[in-house]
Amino acid sequence: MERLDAAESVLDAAAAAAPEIRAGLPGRRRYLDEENPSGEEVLAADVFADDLLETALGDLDAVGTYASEERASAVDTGDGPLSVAVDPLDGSSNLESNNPMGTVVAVYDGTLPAAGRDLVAAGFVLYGPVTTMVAGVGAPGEADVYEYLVTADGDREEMGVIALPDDPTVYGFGGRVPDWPADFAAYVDEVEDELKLRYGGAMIADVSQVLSYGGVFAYPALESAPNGKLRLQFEGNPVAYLVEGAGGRSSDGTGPILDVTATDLHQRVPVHVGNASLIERLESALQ
Ligand code: P6P
Repeated sequence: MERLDAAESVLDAAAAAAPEIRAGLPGRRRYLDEENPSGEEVLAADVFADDLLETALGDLDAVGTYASEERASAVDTGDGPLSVAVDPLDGSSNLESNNPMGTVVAVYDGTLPAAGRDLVAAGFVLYGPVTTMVAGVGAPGEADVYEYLVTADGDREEMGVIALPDDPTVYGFGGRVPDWPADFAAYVDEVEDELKLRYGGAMIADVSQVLSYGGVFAYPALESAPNGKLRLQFEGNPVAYLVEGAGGRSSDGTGPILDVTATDLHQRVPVHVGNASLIERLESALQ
């Protein structure tokens, strides 16, 4: 039980940091002259959020390792048994256009890189019209997923359990259409006749659409990038944990994302999450 209490404290600390991260965004919309380990441009806001979260999470007794999408390697923060993998500002390119973005936190019981089955908690903060957190604590498949209001003081006020609607409504797919493999493009042709397009360039905001309205989000394998764009440790595993906890499914194209073997801290993985029926059709289309 103490592992779960410790995992809960990580989510509390992430929520507590959220108001300061949000308040720090306006003055940090400029790109720095540097790239992150994935070769992406880095915003001043990325570094600001990363530094804040390293302190907030790394100072917890239960946390022994802090890893971030913005850092080449993990940081040893003590003797705690938990490893946290953070995307400090998922979708930070939305800052310039003033669109939603968020903070993703994955809490693993073990060393990194870790498989999704080693998760003991996951959550994301969504900096939307309202600051909210979607989170779950427990082993994958055993954790209910809740939505919380994050108050100005950084407290979490539970707003209820999240359950994926049975009737899907929206879809959102990353990558350029000409870069989609033919089998994925054929799946899109089917889905776009049935659902409404919701794609905003920040994974957690697009996944939030799926959690609210039912449907499917994917950043698939591309002809130019067979493993897609999203990172397993920081993005794929936590959103798979959350969508599955809300009654949906995840897939890397062949099977659950949580079963993907972790070999590198920044390894990429094709991400598809949403209603089980839509994920099953996707896997059939990609066989
Ligand atoms: P694109 C943000 O940079 C991110 O990692 C995810 O949050 C998002 O889903 C994706 O990349 C957006 O990528 O190619 O649409 O800009």
